[in-house]
Amino acid sequence: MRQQWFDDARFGMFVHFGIYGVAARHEWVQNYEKLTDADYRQYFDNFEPDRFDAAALARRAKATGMGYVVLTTKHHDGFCLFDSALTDFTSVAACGRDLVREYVDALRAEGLRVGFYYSLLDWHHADFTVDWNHPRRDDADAQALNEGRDMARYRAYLHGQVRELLTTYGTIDYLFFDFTYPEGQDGWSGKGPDDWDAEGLLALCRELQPEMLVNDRLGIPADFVTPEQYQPTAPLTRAGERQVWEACQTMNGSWGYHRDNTDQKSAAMLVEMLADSVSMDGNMLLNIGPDGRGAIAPPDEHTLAEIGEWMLLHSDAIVGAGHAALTPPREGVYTRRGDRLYLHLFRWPMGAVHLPGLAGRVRFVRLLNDGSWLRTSVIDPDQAASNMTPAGEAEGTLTVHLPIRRP
Ligand code: FUL
Repeated sequence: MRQQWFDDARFGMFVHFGIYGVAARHEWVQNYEKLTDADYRQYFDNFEPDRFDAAALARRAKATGMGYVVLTTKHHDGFCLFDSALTDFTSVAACGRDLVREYVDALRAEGLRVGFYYSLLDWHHADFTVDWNHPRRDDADAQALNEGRDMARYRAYLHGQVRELLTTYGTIDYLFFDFTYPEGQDGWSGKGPDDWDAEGLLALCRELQPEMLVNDRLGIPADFVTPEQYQPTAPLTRAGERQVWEACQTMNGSWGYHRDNTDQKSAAMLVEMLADSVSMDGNMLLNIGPDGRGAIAPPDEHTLAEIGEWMLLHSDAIVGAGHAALTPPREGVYTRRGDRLYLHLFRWPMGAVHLPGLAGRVRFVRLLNDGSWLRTSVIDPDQAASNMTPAGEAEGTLTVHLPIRRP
């Protein structure tokens, strides 16, 4: 199976980096604030990512227990982190560095899988038509701006850049296209699969990188779907088959660096989301937005380190694990790897946890963090029939006795 490595890894790092890191107020700043190209250009002219250290980034991902990383090679603003023969709106022109090259080399040195994010939208490109989702949508002459803009030329650029990305950097394991938005608003049309020649683009990916996984945001089905900022509540299926999925999640509500955002998720919350994803047979792609100098922001660094400490002891319940097809107790979720069942408790019950249906099916119960044995008991069926049975302790239930305090 092409996606075996992806199923096994379960946990990856998303990196949103670009000149919007200098603006430091969300990766959509150009759009949200309707900045002109000239206004936005100052972030390009002053892009100095002296602290972008791909090797440190790769080490951090590895130490967090992640198996792959996905970098924005180009976001909606059109700025490219790679050397492109098709534009000079690149990191090479801005600061003399092919950041994608540094990134790919660093990941390989750590044995991590290499993922690219590539935006289908391009607010910088002169042929990308202005629509309701464009920074210039409210310009007085917005509709007129489209005279002379030619999406066929943009399409050629898009295909050309994807070809560059897939032929310059060796084997690429994963590609996240972003995104398709066919619905119009206020009389504007949006952009659909035909605007990208989605079928042709997917065929190009298959030709150049046959093993690479491609996401669904071209607007046509491909290898995996990408729920954004939400957790599916059951394993996903499509046409009766398992649908591979990956939830992408921010650390703090913004993908690109946002200096004044205080909405940081805790490591505990993110670990729960990760366990929850794996329990539903999905992956989690956790984002960081390096700052204007390219450094991992201190709160993100701190959270990653905490998650890494947890993964050091608990990765057996995540990496290579998946859905258990058993009803978990109300305090948490199950994951399963081979004949091992892992119970992730999100609330620590007083004294014991009751596991319906598991009586007689479990050989040994232990805490994963220190390997220590836990005492179990099974309710006597006669007692189960009486009204003395505590709630939840029905026949067939395995009771696991826990230390009073969460270890
Ligand atoms: C969205 C983008 O518009 C966001 O900026 C971010 O890249 C997210 C992962 O996908 O569609």
